[in-house]
Order: sequence, then structure tokens, then C-alpha cells
Amino acid sequence: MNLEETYFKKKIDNINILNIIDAAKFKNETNKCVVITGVTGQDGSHMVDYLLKNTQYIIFGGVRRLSVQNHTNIRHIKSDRFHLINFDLNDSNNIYKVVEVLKPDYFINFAAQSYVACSWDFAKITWETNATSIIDILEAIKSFKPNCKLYQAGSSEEFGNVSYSPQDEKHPLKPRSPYGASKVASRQLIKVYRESYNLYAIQGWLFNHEGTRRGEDFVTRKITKNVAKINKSIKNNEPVIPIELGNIYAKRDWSDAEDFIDGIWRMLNQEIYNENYNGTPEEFVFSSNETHTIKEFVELAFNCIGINGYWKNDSTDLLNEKYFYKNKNNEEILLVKINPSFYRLAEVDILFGDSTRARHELKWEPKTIFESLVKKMVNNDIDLIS
Ligand code: NDP
Ligand code: GDR
Repeated sequence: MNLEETYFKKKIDNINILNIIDAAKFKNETNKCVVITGVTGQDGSHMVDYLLKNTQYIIFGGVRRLSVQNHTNIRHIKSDRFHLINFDLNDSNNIYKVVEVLKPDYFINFAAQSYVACSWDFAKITWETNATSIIDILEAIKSFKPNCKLYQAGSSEEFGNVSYSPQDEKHPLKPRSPYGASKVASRQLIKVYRESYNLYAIQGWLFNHEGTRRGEDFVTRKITKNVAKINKSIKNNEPVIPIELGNIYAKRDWSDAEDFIDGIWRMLNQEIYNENYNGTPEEFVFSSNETHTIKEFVELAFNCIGINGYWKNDSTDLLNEKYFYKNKNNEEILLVKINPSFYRLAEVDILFGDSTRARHELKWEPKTIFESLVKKMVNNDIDLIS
């Protein structure tokens, strides 16, 4: 049995992760080749779906070596144009080999230590993963495939302690966490390499984007998952376990991840989508242009299961704020309480984007509004536990 037969036989569970040399055998002369890192995560998995649907490209999805696989977000993908490769941002040699051997036309780097809250506990690994490794990617592209287009995932966290709202491309970079600082560093590296070596290397500023594949620690998914559990408990007359949250007054500009994937692809192909393109790629803000508190997200999520709750607070002690509803026996049931261990050492109080430029120049338009996003996430979590 040859490599291809063996591979596709096993591929049914997506368990076969190729070494780079074997992966290169799936390249061909006709189809362009894309490396996407972080494909087990939210954005990477959506980008694979998007490119399989909208292009004929061969896609190599980077996954890191783990003892227990976490392929939930990519398990549905069955395509002979999609292959998994061993990839770890913390290994320079691995990065060089991927670029040298596969010589991709696009390198889309979604891999990151992406959780802001734990970036204080893992400041060094956050820096090495999100910033230092970008030098390796840039060096490898410069040396082995200088016409490869590079997308590096930037963040609204770079704006941090904001100077004005809404934040646009001109807003100063004022990060508040090791995570935010690491994304500012990668932005500067990308700029230096773009200007020094004329690379098509860009880093957009993406505001929070969510969906059914969102990691369960991020606040939106944490809320929708727990709302689904509470819904089940109420239906089964079981005790309700309240959700424990940190700063519910923080404001975020939330969008649907799938809308942003389309925006990233437009940013990577400005010669097609931007009629003002002059040979130098631009970097854009992507946002919903709305901002909401965590508190509002909580209320909307509970509305999706027919609960209109009420907050009780003590203005002298915000940590005492609680969210309740009255059940059919008129008993007061606690749904949400504050746990200070979820507070951050330094908070980004408000993120509120202005994506006017992307909408005009790239003709990008989001499809999903905030209320629909919340409903989609709650319904998905209800389906998952039923
Ligand atoms: P996720 O946390 O869902 O996915 C991150 C991915 O990176 C996972 O596949 C993870 O693999 C992988 N990864 C982590 N460390 C390494 C490593 N050392 N080597 C290789 N792979 C690694 O993030 P999102 O999909 O939400 O975000 C994608 C990118 O966009 C990230 O860079 C994030 O910082 C950035 N971003 C995200 C925003 C958002 O709102 N979602 C907003 C702005 C920026 P594993 O599954 O093994 O852990
Ligand atoms: P964020 O997302 O830090 O914006 O980073 P997260 O959902 O973790 O936090 C958003 C806001 O909610 C507040 N919060 C809580 N957060 C979490 N995780 N858990 C809680 O219990 C909780 N209670 C309140 C936080 O303090 C914060 O203000 C995300 C990531 O995807 C990054 O990778 C990305 O760069 C940015 O969005 C834009």
C-alpha cells in the first residue's frame, strides 16, 4: 500500500499527522498551497472550511504534538485537499522545515497562546510563542519563499488602555497584558520585515470574535455553556449551579468568527479586493462597531432560554453583585455571582472598534449581528448537552 492509500484509509478520524517530507508529496503543480497554523483552534478550523469551500488550494494544517488529541473543531473535515502536519511555534527548526519543504503560497499563523488571563502566569511562553517565533516565520519566508503571503493574527488587545473610542488603525498601541505586549511585538517585527524585504506580511487588528468553536475559558463560551447547563437543570428540577464571573463591567466588541475569516482572506488578497492597492499591503481593523458589557451578554444569553433575570447589587461592594430569577414557585434562584479570582491584574476596560476602512476598501461586511451570535452560541451549547 502506498503512502496515499495508507493515509486516506486512516484519515477517517483525522488522526494521521504527517511529517513534513511526507506532506510535501501531496503538493502539486496546479494548486496553490496554504499552511494554516492553529487549526485545532477556532479561527484556524474556520479558515480551513472557508478555503476548502472557496478555493481549490491544498491546505496543510499545523497541529502540535499532544498526548491526547483535541481535534473536535476539525473532525468534520473530510477532504483530500486537507492534510495535518506536525507544527510547533516553539521549535525554530520545525518552522524552517515547514517553509523550506512546503514552500507555501500563503502562511496563515493563527497559532498562539491566545488566553489573555493566563498570560501573566505564562509570560515567557506567551512571549516566545506569540512574538519570538514570528522572527522564525519571517526569516524562513524571507529565505525560502519570499513571495509567500503571511498573515499574523493581531488583536484589539494591542490597543489596551485605550486613548479614544472607537479604536481605528491609527489608535496608539498601549497593551495591558503580556499577551497584548506579545502581539504588539509581532506587529513591529512584521512591519520591519515587510519594509526591509518587501514581503507581503501583515497583521490585522481583530476585535473579539466568537462562535460555536470558541474555547470554553473565554467569557462568551463560558456563559453560553453554563446557560445551557442551567437550562437543563431547571428542566430536570435539579439544583442550579450559578456561573462565576470576574469583571462584568468590561466592554467588548464581539463579532462572529466566520465573518472575520472572510475579512482576513480579503486582507491577504488586496490586489483582488482593494481597488486602491498600490503594491504595499495594508493592515485593517475588523470589528462589529458596537460594544457591550459582559453583563449585557449574560442577560441576552439567559433571554435565549426564556429567563428575564434581575441584578441585585450593593453599590459599595460590586463583588456582591448577583443575578437571579424567580421560578414558577416564586423562589429566587441565583444564576450568576462574582468570583474575584477571575479579575485580571490589569484590565482592558473597553474595546470598541471602528472597521470603516475594511468595510470601504476591502468591501467587507459582517453578516451576523450581536444578538444572533449569542443565540447561535446558546442553541449550540443546548444541542451539545441534550
Ligand atoms: P484558539 O485559542 O482557539 O487557538 C489557538 C491555536 O493555537 C490552537 O490550535 C492551539 O493548539 C495553537 N497553539 C498554541 N500554542 C501553539 C504552539 N506552541 N505551536 C503550535 N500551535 C500552538 O485561538 P483563536 O482561534 O481564537 O485565535 C486565533 C489567533 O487569533 C490567535 O493568535 C489569537 O491570539 C488571535 N486573536 C483571536 C481573537 C479572538 O477573538 N478569537 C481576536 C484577536 C486575535 P492546541 O489546540 O494544541 O492548544
Ligand atoms: P479577551 O477575552 O481577554 O478579550 O481576549 P475573554 O473572553 O477571556 O475576556 C473578555 C472580558 O471578559 C471579562 N471576564 C471574564 N473573562 C473570562 N475569560 N472569564 C471570566 O469568568 C470573566 N469574567 C469577566 C475579562 O476580564 C475581559 O474583560 C480574547 C482572546 O480571544 C484574545 O486572544 C484576543 O486577542 C482578544 O479576545 C481580542
